[in-house]
Amino acid sequence: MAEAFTGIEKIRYEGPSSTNMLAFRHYDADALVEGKPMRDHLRFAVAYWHAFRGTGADPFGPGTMLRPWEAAVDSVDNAVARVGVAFEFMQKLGVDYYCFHDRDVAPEGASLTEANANLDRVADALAAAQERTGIKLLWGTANLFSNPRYVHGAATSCNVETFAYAAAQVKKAIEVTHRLGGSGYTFWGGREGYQCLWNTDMKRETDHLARFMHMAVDYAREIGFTGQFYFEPKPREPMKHQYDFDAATCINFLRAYGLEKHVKMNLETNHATLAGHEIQHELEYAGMQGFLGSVDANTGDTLVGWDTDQFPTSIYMTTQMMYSILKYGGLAPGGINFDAKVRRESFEPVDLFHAHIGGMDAFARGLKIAAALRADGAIQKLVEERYASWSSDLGKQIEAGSESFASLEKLMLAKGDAAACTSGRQELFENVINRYLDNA
Ligand code: XUL
Ligand code: CO
Repeated sequence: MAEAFTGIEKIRYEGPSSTNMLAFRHYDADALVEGKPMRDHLRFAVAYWHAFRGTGADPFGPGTMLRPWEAAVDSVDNAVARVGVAFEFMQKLGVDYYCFHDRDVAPEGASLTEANANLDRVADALAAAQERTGIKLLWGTANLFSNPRYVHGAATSCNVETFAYAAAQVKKAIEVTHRLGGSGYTFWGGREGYQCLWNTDMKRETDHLARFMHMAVDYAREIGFTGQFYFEPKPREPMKHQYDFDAATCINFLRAYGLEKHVKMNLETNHATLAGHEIQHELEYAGMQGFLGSVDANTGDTLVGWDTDQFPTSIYMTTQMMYSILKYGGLAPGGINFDAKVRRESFEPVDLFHAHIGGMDAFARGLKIAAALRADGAIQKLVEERYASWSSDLGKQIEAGSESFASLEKLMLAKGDAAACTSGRQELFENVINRYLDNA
C-alpha cells in the first residue's frame, strides 16, 4: 500500500531540549517511572472517529480536512484502505492502542445484515493490521446516536424496536471487540437522556438502560469476553440532560441496578468541564469509589460552552490527572484515549501528528511531575498535616465507629469548644506544585 504520511518518519524521543516539532520531548516509551515503562503507565490510544473520520464539519459549514486517501463515496473498500492509513499513522506515532465505534470503521449499509457484513470485512483488515503491527484495541463501542432511528435515544428510546435494534447492534459490536482482543467495551449514553421532562418517563427510561447494560454484560460473558466494561459520563450534549451526567451519578446508577461488579468509569476531561467539575474531581471521585477505569483525554475551552474536544496541552492539568491516576493504582486495563480532534482550521495531515505528539508529551510530563511529587511526598505530607487531628485517639475512635453523638456531646460539654482550626494553606500547596512544574 502506498504511504499516506509521506515525509514523516517514526516519531522519536529526543529529550526536553529538542526543537524538532516531530519528536517527543518527554514521552520516552521505555523509560521507567516508578519502576514501570511510561508506555505501560499511559497506554495511549488513538480515537478512530476523530483522527480518521473527523471532517472538520461544524454547524456553520462543511468539512475542511485534506485527507487524500479518502474516496468520494463511503464504500467498504475505502474503509478497508483507511485501516492501512490509520495503522501507518499509529505506528509512526508509536501508540500501542486504538479505540473505535462500529460505524466509524465500516459503513452502515442498508440493513442490519449489511451493516454486520461490512463490519466483518473491515474487522478482517483490522485483525490483520493488528497482527502486523502489534497495535492493540483498547476498547470498542457502538454508535447508537447518529442514525435517525436513535432520535429518542437507544436503550432509553420510547420505541421498543429501537431498543431491540440497539441490542442487536451492541451484540455485534461486542463480538467484534472480542474477536479483535479488545481489553474493554465502552457505553457512552449518546442520546440517552431527555430534552423535555413533560414527555419523558424517566423511571422507565433508566430501568431500560440498566436492562440493556445487563443484557450486554450477560452476552459478553456468554461468549467469553472478559474485558472491562466502561460507562462514560457526560452531562449534556446532544441531550439537554444525559443520564450518564457525571461519575457520581453513573456510580449511583450502577450500584442501584446491580451493575457495579461489571462496569467502571471512562472519564473524559471536557465532559467533566460540562458537568461543572475539574477532571481531577472526576478521577478522585471514581478512584475513591473503586470505579476508575479509563480516560478519554482532551480539553475544553473555558470561553466556549460546548464539547470542543481539543487536544490536551496543559501540563498543570495532566499533572493533576497523573497524580490521581498513580494514587489509585493506574489505569490498566484502561488507558489514555485521545478523544480529541484537530481544529477545523488545522486541516493538513501533519496536524494529526502535531496534535497527538503534544498530547502525549503533555501526559508524559505530567506523569514525571506527579511521580516526583509522590517520591518526595511533598503534597502527601502537607495533606497529612492538615488532617493531623484525625490521628489522635479521638479521631481514630470516630473512624473506627466506636464513638457516638452522646459520647461526643459529653466530650464537648466538658471542653466547652473545639480546638482552634489550622490554616488550609491552599496557596502554599499551589506554590509547591509550581516548584515541581519548574523542576521535575
Ligand atoms: C462523545 C464521546 C464519545 C464516546 C464514545 O462526546 O466522548 O465519542 O467517547 O462513544
Ligand atoms: Co469520549
